[in-house]
Amino acid sequence: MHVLTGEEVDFFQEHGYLKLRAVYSPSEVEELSHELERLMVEWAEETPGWRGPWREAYMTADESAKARLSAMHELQNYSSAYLRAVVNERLTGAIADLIGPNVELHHTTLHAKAPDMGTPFPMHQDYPFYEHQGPAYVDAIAHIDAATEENGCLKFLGGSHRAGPLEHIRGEHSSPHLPTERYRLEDAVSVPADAGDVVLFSYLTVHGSAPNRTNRWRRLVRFGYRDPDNVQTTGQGLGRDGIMVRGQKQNHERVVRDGL
Ligand SMILES: O=C(O)CCC(=O)C(=O)O
Repeated sequence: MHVLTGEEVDFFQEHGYLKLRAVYSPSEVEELSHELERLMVEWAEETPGWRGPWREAYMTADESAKARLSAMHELQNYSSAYLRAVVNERLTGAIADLIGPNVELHHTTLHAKAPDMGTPFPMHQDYPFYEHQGPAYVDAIAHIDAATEENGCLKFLGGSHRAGPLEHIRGEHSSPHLPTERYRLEDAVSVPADAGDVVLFSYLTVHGSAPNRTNRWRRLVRFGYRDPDNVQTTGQGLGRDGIMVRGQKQNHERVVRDGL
């Protein structure tokens, strides 16, 4: 049973991203939103956001000094509403249509851009943050608030995933990002979304987002899903088992050794 149409799968394969509308009902969004208010007070960290010279290309010095991001990981460990969100049948079915029948949750991460200057994100792939051996990795961004041009919606360079992993600027004082003059936010396709929508993208698709210049929070939660046979080599969550949200994770070594 497929969740995505053939056209949706083709769109994802060509462009590297896909929006799923109304994955969560209004009452589910209300619960997720309410829970997030609690998680942000009790568990999240407020920081200036990602570091690096790219900030000068995206913000004035005053804006950069003011910009704030509230973030935390593994929300499903702190709230059963988020545990239910990551196992949502339509969402995990869509992921299975893109990477195969076996789907493992790798991580979840909150990005809440603060009102009156919420930190932007430079153009980047998610790959350098959690490198794996193959392409079978999809990030799903659950929109807890509507995301617009004004509050910093996601923006993608369509088709960029097909180039494979790219060399990122990294350093002690710099989060991995792509050169700002070559990878421009202005050249990317905006994908505004309503609360309850989920935007899927390959961890190889180049993306970023502008500052939140409104007077309200812009809250998104990223769920990272992989084929359990896609072995991680470095980065966030390395060596940690995730819950299987579809299908099975096999112990190939033992299957071969014991002829199972
Ligand atoms: O929250 C955003 O605006 C950007 C999100 C992003 O770049 C990511 O999740 O990799």
